[in-house]
Amino acid sequence: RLVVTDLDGSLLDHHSYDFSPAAPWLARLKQMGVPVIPVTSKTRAELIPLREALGLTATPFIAENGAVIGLPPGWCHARLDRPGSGRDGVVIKHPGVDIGFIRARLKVWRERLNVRFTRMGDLSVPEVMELTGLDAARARNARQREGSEPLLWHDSDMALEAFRTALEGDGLQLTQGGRFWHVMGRSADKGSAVEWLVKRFTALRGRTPLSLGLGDGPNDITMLEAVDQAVVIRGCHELVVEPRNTSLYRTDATGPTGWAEGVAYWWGRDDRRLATAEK
Ligand code: 2M8
Ligand code: MG
Ligand code: MG
Repeated sequence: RLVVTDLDGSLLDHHSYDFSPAAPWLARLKQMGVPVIPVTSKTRAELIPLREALGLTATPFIAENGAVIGLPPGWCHARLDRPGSGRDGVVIKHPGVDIGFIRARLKVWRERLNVRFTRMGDLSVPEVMELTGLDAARARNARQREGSEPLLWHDSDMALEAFRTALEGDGLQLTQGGRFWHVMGRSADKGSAVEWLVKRFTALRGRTPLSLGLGDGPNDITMLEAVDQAVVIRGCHELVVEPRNTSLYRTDATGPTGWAEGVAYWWGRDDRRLATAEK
């Protein structure tokens, strides 16, 4: 089995970024040997302290909405991966396109279409703090993008559709998080990154995992459609999801309380059997 999960508004509270209501389930899943994989808009730099705090340093991560995949040593493949260069041995994959290209195209479309938006890169650290509630260090880490650019849209819905079409012509796509729109490569969304990781799991362990996915935003839809069991965490968006499995659970609670509710809905009854099966 494996769990793939959004962070902001799902495992972490939308405002306080607290995860304590989910901590008992995180501990239980770790004990069962079930990997919990963060799948987030956040950057690799933001994930370093967060994975530590969540106790998820041994599991892979998907950052920047699928544009960055990190594989710890236990998930690397002897022939397919070059050994990680960092101290932690994590191998980094970039399935999307480079941030330099994204920023260059945003500049072009801003001028040609005459549309109004603010890139995260245009915001100062205090402005990011003000908008997101992150502290200075975290806000600085949020600005370190490798393969996706968050932006605030100040123009009409019609202009947004023209902008989306223009980006598509560049091989880019637009997706919506809790507060920002995110621009990234067409091949790099949460769902594609999750499918890639499931294949990797299968190649390494010799069996396909049963996957459980949790998310609260439009940028989570592709991920929720890629898993066997899906949980939509109650939040500010009404998500239309058609997961591969026929059943989808919508939580009553928001954020990490909803997260625990969703895991318990799918796996609450059989965790004792599970514990023996995974070991
Ligand atoms: C941005 O991501 C969230 C995800 O839902 C959003 O769009 O609101 C990203 O900039 C991320 O790096 C950052 O940590 C987060 C902070 O709320 O905002
Ligand atoms: Mg979210
Ligand atoms: Mg997110």
